[in-house]
Amino acid sequence: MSAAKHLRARMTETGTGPIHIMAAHSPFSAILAEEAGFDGVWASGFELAALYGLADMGLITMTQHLDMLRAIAGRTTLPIVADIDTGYGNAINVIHAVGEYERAGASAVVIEDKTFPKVTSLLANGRQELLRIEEFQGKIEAAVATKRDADFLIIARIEALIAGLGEAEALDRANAYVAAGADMILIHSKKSDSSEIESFSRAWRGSVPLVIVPNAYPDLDAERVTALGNIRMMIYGNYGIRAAATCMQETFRRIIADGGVQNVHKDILPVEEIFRLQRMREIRAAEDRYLR
Ligand code: SPV
Ligand code: MG
Repeated sequence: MSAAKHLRARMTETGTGPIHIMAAHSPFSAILAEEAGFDGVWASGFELAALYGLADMGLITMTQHLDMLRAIAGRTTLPIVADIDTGYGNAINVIHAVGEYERAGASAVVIEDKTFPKVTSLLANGRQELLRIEEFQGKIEAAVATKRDADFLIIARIEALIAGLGEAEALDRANAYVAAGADMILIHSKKSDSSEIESFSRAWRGSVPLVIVPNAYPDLDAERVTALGNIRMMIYGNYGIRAAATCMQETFRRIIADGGVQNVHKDILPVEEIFRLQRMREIRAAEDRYLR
């Protein structure tokens, strides 16, 4: 079964909890996500921007994001959900992007209804401008018409709550995007509790399931999500880069403070573990077999 088929099948399952998608900014983080037991990886715009030391404000190009996604696809069997921000422009840019991301190995794209260049959603008082509903419907219709694999998911991301426009606007947009052919609706919120998301979920009567990114409201766990009933995907949007940064920050500071690596070496993974993740054993076996 292809990764996209598997992902779509999981989306339509009933009676099981949501699927868990971990942010990946590199093939290495995708390998760790797969080993940990996640159902898929999120090719996160925020994480890749942070990896380059940049803000998540449309500064990373499609080529940079695609190159990383291809590298991730080469190192994991998990389905990849691609964060394509606003689709890099208008509906014509979306047509180009969907073709490229499908060829690169993604199983789904998420397109958000903001203007280009977007501003990262969680920023307090960030400039959040939304597209007209009709214009974004055109982008979703273009994406649906472009995809070649029937199982490839087109996920419409609604930023109305992020922009402070309220639930009624978010529901109007969600219905319009489903009418345009979206397979799922990602409803995003930057409120520090999950009240907006739970209220939207209870009000949602549409035919497609919901996706959430519980970055700002971490208390909403899978058990509570399962009870809500219509959220099928949880994306852990910036947890990879934050976890990596936590460890690097602490380790780097200790090395400077200690004047060497004599203490920290015991507290980080031994190089043999990195060898294992690099599949060194298989490479050594190939050496024994083929190098003459
Ligand atoms: C990302 O991970 O790039 C996202 C999620 O889009 S968030 O940063 O919370 O908007
Ligand atoms: Mg993003």
